Amino acid sequence: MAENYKRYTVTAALPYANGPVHIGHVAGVYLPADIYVRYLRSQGRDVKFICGSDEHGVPITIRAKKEGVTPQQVVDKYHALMQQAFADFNVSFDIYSRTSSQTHHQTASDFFLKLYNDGKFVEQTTQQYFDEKAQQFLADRYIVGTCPKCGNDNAYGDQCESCGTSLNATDLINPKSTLSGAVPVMRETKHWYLPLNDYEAWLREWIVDGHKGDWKPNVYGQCKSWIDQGLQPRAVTRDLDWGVPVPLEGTEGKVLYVWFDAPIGYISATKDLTPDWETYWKDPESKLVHFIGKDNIVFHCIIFPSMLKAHGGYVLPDNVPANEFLNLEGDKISTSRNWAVWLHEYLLDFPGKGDVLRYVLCANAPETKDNDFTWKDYQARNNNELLAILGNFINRAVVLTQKYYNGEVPARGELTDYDREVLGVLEGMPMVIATYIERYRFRDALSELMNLARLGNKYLADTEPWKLIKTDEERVKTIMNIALQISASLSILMEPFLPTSAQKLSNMLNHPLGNWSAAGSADLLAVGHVIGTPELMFEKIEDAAVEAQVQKLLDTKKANEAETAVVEPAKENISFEDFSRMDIRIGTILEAEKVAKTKKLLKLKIDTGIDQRTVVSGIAEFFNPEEIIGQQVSILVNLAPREIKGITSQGMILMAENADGSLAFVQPSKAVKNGGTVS
Ligand code: B3M
Ligand code: ZN
Repeated sequence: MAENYKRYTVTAALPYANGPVHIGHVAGVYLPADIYVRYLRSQGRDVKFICGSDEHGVPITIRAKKEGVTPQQVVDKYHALMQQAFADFNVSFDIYSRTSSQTHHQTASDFFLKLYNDGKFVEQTTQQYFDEKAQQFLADRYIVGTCPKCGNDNAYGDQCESCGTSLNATDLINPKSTLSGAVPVMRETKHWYLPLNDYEAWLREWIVDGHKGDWKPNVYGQCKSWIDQGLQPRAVTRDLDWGVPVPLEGTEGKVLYVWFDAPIGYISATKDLTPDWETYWKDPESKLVHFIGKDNIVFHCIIFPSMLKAHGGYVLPDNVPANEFLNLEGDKISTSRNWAVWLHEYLLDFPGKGDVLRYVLCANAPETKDNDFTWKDYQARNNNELLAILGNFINRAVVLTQKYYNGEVPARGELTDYDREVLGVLEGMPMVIATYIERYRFRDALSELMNLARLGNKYLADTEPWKLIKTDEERVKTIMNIALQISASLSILMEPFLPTSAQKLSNMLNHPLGNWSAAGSADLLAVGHVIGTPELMFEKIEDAAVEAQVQKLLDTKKANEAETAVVEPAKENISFEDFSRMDIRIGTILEAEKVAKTKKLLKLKIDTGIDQRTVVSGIAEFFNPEEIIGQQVSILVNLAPREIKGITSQGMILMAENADGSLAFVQPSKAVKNGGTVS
C-alpha cells in the first residue's frame, strides 16, 4: 500500500506497575498494537515498537501502602511480572523499558527544563487540598469526590473514569481523602502549569479540522468535545515524594505529574533502544501511532501533543486508535476487586494457548463499543472457529498431501471456473486484510483471514478429493495444489494475529514465513517442494477447563461480597445476671421435616438432655432435613413457647449468619453429652 511515511514509531500505553496485566489491557491496547507492528514488519517497513512500565504516580504509592512495602518494591515486582507475561504472550516490543530508569529521569527532567526555560509554563501559588491527618497534599488518586460532569461519586482528583473527563482536584464536589477518609482542608502551594488554553486554536486546527474522518469516531468525538468546552491550564507538578523530582532550586517534595513524565517515557525508551532515536521522533517522515485505552485519550490527544508542540522539533501522532473497554462476564474489569482474567495466570492455566486468547480477544475486540468477554464464547470460538475451520482445513491439506504424494506438492492441471474463482479470492486477500489493518480495523481483518480458511474448507468439502482420488487422480493434483497454496498464504497472513500457529504452519509446510507481498500467490509453494509432517495447531477445549475458570470468578465474587458486607455494630452492654438468665444447652437433632406450605421453616425434634421437644426453626433454605439429623446444636431451652404455623415451638436453635445471609449451626468443637450447658 502506498504510504508517504518512511518509518513508524508505534507506542503502546505504558501500564502502571501497580498490578498485573489483564485481558482488558490486552484487548484494548497490546494485542492490536502487536498485530499492527507484526503486519508492518511483514511488509518490510521500518518500525520501532515501544513500551515499558509506568512506575510513577499515585497508583504506585497507593499499592505500596496496601501491600506494606516501598514503591520501589512494588514497581520492581510488577515490572518483572508484566514484562514476562508480555513476552510469553508474544507481544513483540522492540523495547520494554521503565520510567524509573536513569535515561527516563534525565529525559523527563530535560524536557521540563526546556519548557521552563522557554517560558512555556505558568507558575502559580494556589490553595490545594491537604490532608491534615496524613500531612500530605492530595492530588490525583489521593482524592475522590463527585464528578461535576456526570455525578459519579468516585471520580479521582485528575480524572473521572466514568465519563472520561479530565479534572482538577478542586473541581470535585464533596472531596474526601483516600488516605485517611478525612475531609481535606485548603493549603497554599506553588506549581507549574501548562496553559492548554494557549494551544486550543492550534489543537482545533490540528484535530478537529485536520483529523476528521481518519481518527476513530470515539477518539475524534471526545477530543472535539473537550476543545469545544474550552481548555484550561493544567498543573504539571505535584507535592509528592515519588516521581521525577522537579529539576528546579527550592522544590523539595515536588515531582513531575505522572501524566507529564509518562508519555515522555516513550521517548526515553526509544533512546534506550537505538542511538538513532531522534529520527523516529523528529523526522517528519516518521509516522507516530499511539495505541491506548479510551481513558487515556485526553492525555495522548490533547496534553502530550501540546507538550510536544511547546517543546518543538517533535512529530505529532498521526493517529491514536483508542479502544473502548472490555468487560468480563457482564461486569466491569477491576484490579481492586480482582474481577479480571490475569494474563500471566491465563498462560499458566492454558499452556501453549496464547494464540487462542489472541484470537478471541481480537475477534471480540472493543473497537467501536464496550464488549464482553465470556468463557463460553472463548470455548466456542476455539472449538467452532479455530479448530473446526482453520485447524481442520490445514490438517486436511497437509495430511492428504502426505498420504497421496508423500508430501510432494503436486502440479496443477487444467483449471475449472471454481478453481479460478478460489485463486482469485486468494490473490485479492492480502490487500483486503492489509487495508483493514492500516485502518486499525483488526476485527474485520481477522474475520477476512478466517473467510479465507473458510473458503479453503468449503473448496475441499465441495470437491471431495478423498472420493475423487479413486476416479480422477489428475484432478486431485490440482485441488491439492490449490489447497496448499491457500495454506501457505494463510501462514503469512495469520502471523500478525496468531504468531505461534503461523510458525507451526510454516514448519508443517516446510516453508519459511515470507513477506506479506508473497501472500496471495498461486505459486507460493513450488511444484515438487516437500512439505513437513502434520501437527495439531489447535485442540478442543473441554467444558471442564472453562467451568473451572467460571468457578474461579464465582469464588472471587463471593469473596468480594464477604469483604464488603457490613458487620453489625455491638449491642448495648448487659449485666452478667442478664446473661445467666438464658439457659442454653447442647442437644441433638433427632427428626427434621419441612413445615408444609412454608419456604423457610423446618420442624425439628431435639433431644435436649432434659427432654425431647419440638422446635420450629427458619433454616429450611440452607439445610436438607435428612442431612441434619444426628447433628449437635445449641438450643435456648427456657425461651417461652411460641405458636408457629400451628405448631408449638419450645425453644430456639442458635444460628450463626454468614455475610451472604447463609446460616450455620453453633456447635461444640467436640461431642458433648446432650444437656451440657453453654455458658
Ligand atoms: N499508565 C495509564 C493506564 O495504565 C497510564 C498510561 C501511561 S501512557 C503514557 O491506564
Ligand atoms: Zn464523570
